Amino acid sequence: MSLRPDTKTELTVRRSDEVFRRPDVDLTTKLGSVTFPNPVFTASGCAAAGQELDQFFDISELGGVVTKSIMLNARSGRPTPRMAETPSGMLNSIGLQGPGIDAFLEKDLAWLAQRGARAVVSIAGGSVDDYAKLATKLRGQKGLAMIEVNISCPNVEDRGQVFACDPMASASVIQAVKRSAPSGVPVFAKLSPDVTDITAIAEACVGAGADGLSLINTLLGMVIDTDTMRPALGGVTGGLSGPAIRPVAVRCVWQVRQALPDVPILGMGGIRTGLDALEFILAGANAVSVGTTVFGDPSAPIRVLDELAVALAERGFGSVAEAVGLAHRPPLVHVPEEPDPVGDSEPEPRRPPTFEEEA
Ligand code: RRO
Repeated sequence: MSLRPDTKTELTVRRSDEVFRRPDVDLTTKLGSVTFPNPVFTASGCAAAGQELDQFFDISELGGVVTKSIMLNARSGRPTPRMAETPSGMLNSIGLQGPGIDAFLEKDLAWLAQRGARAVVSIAGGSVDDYAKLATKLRGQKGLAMIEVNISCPNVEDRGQVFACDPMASASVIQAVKRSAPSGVPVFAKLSPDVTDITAIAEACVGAGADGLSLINTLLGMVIDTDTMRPALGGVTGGLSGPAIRPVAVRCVWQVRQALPDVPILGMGGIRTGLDALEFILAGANAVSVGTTVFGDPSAPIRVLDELAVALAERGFGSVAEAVGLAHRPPLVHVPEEPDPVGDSEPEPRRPPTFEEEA
């Protein structure tokens, strides 16, 4: 089987007739009070509640399945078209389409529990009270491993509803969810990159009781169709995802890890390979979500997990935990070399130090 962690562009397919043995690396990761078996999750909105992906691989093998954000009531979403391709990414304007929390619990969460998957339920509301009611509904639910509080959906009627653009509004939602949520279930706040200072929002959420942070939601974008000469999306604007946003997401993870070194982070934004996942982990993510790439490669999450394990082993890591935030270590001090007085010795080949040499 070809697992090519050194090739960023090549996609590999996990064939069912091949047995891939992951290297012996401890992949467990802790998000708040819960230890997950590995750090690769689906991303909210890209895999519904996991049923479709389960045709391609066993979704209970993932660290967790993050479900499409659910609201109190059924919702049909924004007008079509709801998707537009862009170079290196896509725009969506779904608008929180979904069956409502009761149908979700009965059908989707029950299926995930029966399948043995660890469900991370994403909740979204139009008011603080909606979020509190959603959190209350999650009490006593089997299969629930974590709650992701989506306060950053870009496809809402007005920006005032994007709670994650304002520290006080973010804190009010998180405080209400924490009061109502089942105890022992970590509550993560999902933040928007479309703010001046994401660390201020992160700090407000953590101050209000968030057990961790999901970074990042899509960026607000727009495409104009040059044939119709109108916006390509029915909803006019949409959320940009895919590889185009990866550097923005890595920057957000880095900044938040720097400001809040002890707060767990679930990182996402354009991850397609194990090396992409490793980049997030080195920036400070304790786990990652794989999203947009599943539309073209439905087995991507499990492939990313395999590739990540190989990438960690190749770099000498015994566990994921050792790699979390490692890119924050101080830069090496450059010691200028003494000039060779005789001038006849072979110059030493220059290469960056390995992880073991630095340790
Ligand atoms: O449903 C959506 O349109 C949507 C959501 Br809830 C979200 O959080 N992010 C996004 O890009 N789209």
